[in-house]
Amino acid sequence: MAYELYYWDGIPGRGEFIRLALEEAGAKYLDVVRTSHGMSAMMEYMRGKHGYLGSPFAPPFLKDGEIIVSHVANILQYLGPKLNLVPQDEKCRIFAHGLQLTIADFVTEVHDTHHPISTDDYYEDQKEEAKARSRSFLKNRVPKFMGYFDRIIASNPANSGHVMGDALSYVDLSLFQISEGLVYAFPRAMKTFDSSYPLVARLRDMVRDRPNIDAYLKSDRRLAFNKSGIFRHYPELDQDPA
Ligand SMILES: N[C@@H](CCC(=O)N[C@@H](CS)C(=O)NCC(=O)O)C(=O)O
Repeated sequence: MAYELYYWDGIPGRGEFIRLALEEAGAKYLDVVRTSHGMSAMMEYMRGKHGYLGSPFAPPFLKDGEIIVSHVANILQYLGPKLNLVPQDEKCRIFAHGLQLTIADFVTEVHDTHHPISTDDYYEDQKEEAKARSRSFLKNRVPKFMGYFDRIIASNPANSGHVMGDALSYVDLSLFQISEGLVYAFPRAMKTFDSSYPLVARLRDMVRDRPNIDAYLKSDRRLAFNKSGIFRHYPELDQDPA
């Protein structure tokens, strides 16, 4: 049976971390909201029409038969072993989950660069705060998170260029997505991305060249970054590298 992915249409957003895993593995899935009546089907879950265990707070969520899984990191932890995108070893799986939760924290900080005060208000109504938040994000938070992931890749005992062991994992796929998103949102500041975080950059290129990912990126299933997503390009929030 095909997996069902539920996520807002029109933006890559957090749904993209799940799509990349499903696409890399060649798994059968339905991007439900991109089908007719998909939006109302998703809202039914969020309004609790499918019972206690079928009531996620927010998308993305995944349906696998009777099981509903919400939150990106939780979904990837669930899919990882099934799609062969995480090592079998328990210690490694727990570590991968921790890395993915770190990525979730980072994604929230990316979102807060353009919505630092309130998710419910327009960007234009929090523009000055967004500028201050972005300055600090680019100066302090990107180096802290990306430097961390560069060190993790460097310290992988398998010395494979991957985050875990000698094979691709779902964490690698998510690092690809945030690397691409940062360059889209902050092209000026990220001019030095490859020299500052060479191992993350090399991993990004390795992921981009994988046959299933390459085919996916060229397909109409891949949604472009845009001004409604998590990674948004507002020139006034960008700056030259420190
Ligand atoms: N921690 C969740 C965050 C989910 C989330 O914030 N989803 C957004 C879309 S990307 C949403 O629709 N949020 C609704 C809300 O916060 O009211 C995850 O990692 O999946």
